[in-house]
Amino acid sequence: MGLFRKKKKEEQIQQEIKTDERYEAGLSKSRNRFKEGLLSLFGRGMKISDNFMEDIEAFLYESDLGADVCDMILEKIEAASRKKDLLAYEDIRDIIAELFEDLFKDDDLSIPIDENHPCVILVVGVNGAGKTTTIGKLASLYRGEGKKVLIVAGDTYRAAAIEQLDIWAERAGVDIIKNLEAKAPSGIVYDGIQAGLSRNSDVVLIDTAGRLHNKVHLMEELDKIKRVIQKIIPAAPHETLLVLDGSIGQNSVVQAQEFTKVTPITGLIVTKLDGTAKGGSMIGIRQKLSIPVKYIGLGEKLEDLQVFDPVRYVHAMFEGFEES
Ligand SMILES: Nc1nc2c(ncn2[C@@H]2O[C@H](COP(=O)(O)OP(=O)(O)OP(=O)(O)O)[C@@H](O)[C@H]2O)c(=O)[nH]1
Ligand SMILES: [Mg+2]
Repeated sequence: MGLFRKKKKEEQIQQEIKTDERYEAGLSKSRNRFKEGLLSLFGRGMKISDNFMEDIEAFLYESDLGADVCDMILEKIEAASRKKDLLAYEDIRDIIAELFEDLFKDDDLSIPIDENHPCVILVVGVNGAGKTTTIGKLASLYRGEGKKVLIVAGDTYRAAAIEQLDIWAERAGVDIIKNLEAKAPSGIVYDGIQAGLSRNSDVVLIDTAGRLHNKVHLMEELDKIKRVIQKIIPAAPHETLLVLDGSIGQNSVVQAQEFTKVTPITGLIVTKLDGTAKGGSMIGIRQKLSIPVKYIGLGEKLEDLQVFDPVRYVHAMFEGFEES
C-alpha cells in the first residue's frame, strides 16, 4: 500500500476509535445502571427460579425498555432456561444484546443528501428536546463530509432562538437564513428554500419552534410549514426528523405518535443520552414507533452527535469498549 493510502487508513482507524470512545463515554451512565443492575441479580445464585424471573422482570421494567420489549426478553430467557439449567450473566446479556441488535438491524438510516439538491431536512419536536443544538451538530457533520449546508431559522417565536441558532451556524461554519422581524415561520422558510436553491446548497436544515404535541394550532402550523416548502420543492421535505429527549424515556412515545399524525416522521434523533441512565428506553421507543433512530446526541458540543450504530450502541450499553 502506498504512503498516502496508508495514512488515510490510519486516519480512518483513529476516527473509528474516537467514535467508540464517544459512544462509551456518552452511554456510561446507562451502562453503569444496566450492566451493574443485571450483574447484581447474579449475586444471589444463577439458577433460573420463579424468584429470579421476578427479579429480572423488575430489573427490565425499571430500565424503562417498555412493556413489549420486556416481554420479548422474558420469553427468550424462559426459552433458554428450558434448554439449560443454569444461566449465567453472560447468557442473559447475550440474549438481551441479540434482541436489541435484531430490533434495529433492518432500519434504513440513510439521509438522501446525494439524491436531492438541495436535500431539505425539517427538524421538529417538543420544547427543549434539543432541536437547535442538533441542527448545529448536523450542520457541522455534513459540512465535514464536504457538503454545502444552509440553516434556516424557522423558530420565529423568540429572538433568543434565532441568536442561539446563529451561534451554532458560526460554530459549524455554515450559512444561515434568518429574520429577526419575522412573526411567523412560513415567510422565512420560503426564503430559506429559495436561498438553498439559488446558492446551490446540498443540504437545507430547518429549525422549528418547540411545540407541545397537544397544542393544536402549533401542530397546524407545522403542516403549513410543510406546504410552504412543497410550493417550491414538491418532494420536500426529504427528511422530517423528530428530536426526542432521551432522558424522558417511554413518555417520548406519546409525543412521537402525535407528531406522526400531523406529518410523516422519517427518523428520530434521541438526545441527551449522556445525561441519563435511561439509555435503554430507546429500544422500547424504536419498537413501539417503527421509526428508525438515525442519530443520537451524546453531549452538548459540536462533535457530540453520532450517527446511530446499533452494534456500537449495544456494545457501549453492556461492556464499554476497553474491556473487550
Ligand atoms: N447533555 C446534553 N445536552 C443536550 C444535548 N442536546 C441538547 N442538549 C441541551 O438541551 C438544552 C435544550 O437544547 P435546544 O437545542 O435549545 O433545544 P430545542 O429543542 O431547540 O428547544 P426549543 O427551541 O426551546 O424548543 C440545551 O441546554 C442543550 O445544550 C445532548 O445530546 N446532551
Ligand atoms: Mg430551539
